[in-house]
Amino acid sequence: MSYAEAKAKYAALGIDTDAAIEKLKTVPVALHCWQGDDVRGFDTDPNKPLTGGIQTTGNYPGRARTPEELMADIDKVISLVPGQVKMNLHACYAIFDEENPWVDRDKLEPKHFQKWVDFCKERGLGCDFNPTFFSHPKCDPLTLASPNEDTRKFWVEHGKASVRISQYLAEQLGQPCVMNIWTGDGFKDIPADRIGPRLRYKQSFDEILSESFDPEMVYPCAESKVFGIGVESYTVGSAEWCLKYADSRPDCISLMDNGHYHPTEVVSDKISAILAYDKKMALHVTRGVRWDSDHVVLFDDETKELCKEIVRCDGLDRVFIALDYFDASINRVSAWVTGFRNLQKCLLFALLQPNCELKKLQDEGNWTKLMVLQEELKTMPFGEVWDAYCESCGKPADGQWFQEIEAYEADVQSKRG
Ligand code: RNT
Ligand code: ZN
Repeated sequence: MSYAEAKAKYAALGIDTDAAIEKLKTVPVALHCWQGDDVRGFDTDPNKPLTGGIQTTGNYPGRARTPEELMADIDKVISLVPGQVKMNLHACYAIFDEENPWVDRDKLEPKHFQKWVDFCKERGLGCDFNPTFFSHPKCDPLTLASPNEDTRKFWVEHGKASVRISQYLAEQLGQPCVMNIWTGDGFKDIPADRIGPRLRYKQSFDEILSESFDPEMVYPCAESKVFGIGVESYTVGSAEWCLKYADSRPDCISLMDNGHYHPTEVVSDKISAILAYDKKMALHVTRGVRWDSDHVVLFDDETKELCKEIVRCDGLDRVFIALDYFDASINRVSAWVTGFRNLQKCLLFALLQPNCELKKLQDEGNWTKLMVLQEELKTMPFGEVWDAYCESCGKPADGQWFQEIEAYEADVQSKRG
């Protein structure tokens, strides 16, 4: 089937495929720098364990070991994905050199991210930011919730430094910076004091956000979690804590990571609940397999449903979408590309739904026809529209990019020690 034929089939349902393609090109999706090196970063010993209850598994060869290698890998990713990429950095990816030697996380400055700013500017990208509250000797193991005032202060200073860096990124790149606060603070076993850590957490967030920033340009978020590995019994920044915190201030938004809920809960159902109250929200899109395993994002039912909800809630410009997965068991660049392309596919699929018609059927109580139509939509000639989208972005269609990964692996990644 040709694109013209597919377009006509969609048009018969009242869907304009060209308009969907053009719309999708305007939606930024944040590309997480941490897929390239298994969340190690450059500011501490790269062989230290990953802490905070998150884990990467696998030891596929070719991990990026330096800023140059990571940037080269990101360039490869960008060359193979359609759509509007936004960078997403973690503070531990600060770049130190002779001119700007290593400083600890409480002393980070915008200049430690200048090379990233230049990287983004050269490519016309915006950039989101994340303070890094894990994999560091000052995690005791708590950070912002620590009862040790020196520890807590250190991490508050890191948070404030991150606000300043986020403001700089937004100013330099002319796009808002979503600054996400997530910590692994919690306990392996049953605590005796649940409220103490949560009150300290609140105080720490307030202290961090007392740093001045332009709320039109920097969007601080609170990301919740249900549990982590080694942190099974209690999480300080639980779903309720984060929702209430974001609600407590106009300048803080909720971030939902779809790996951070009980296994039968779905974030696709939570988006409309948040947007019934809030103008903005943020997402980390991942794939949890039995736990928050952070597998590569697929073109699967829940990711499609998530994207449909963003579209149906008219949220494409106020639900900030970021990827958050890390697979070290397969080619990391391929993992990056696969997940990014799949998210784009899900967004395009969502933009090709006859949402008004479906809503009307629901409101009329015609659940019979609603089911039939929703099922038939699954076998529409979506692949042709997807190929046309890739082409119109100047990026390879399916079947035309993996050989580039194989060549990159042979020429570049396999030569890394
Ligand atoms: C961990 C959270 C968090 C991290 C990144 C690296 O469970 O999802 O967002 O994955 O900050
Ligand atoms: Zn996350």
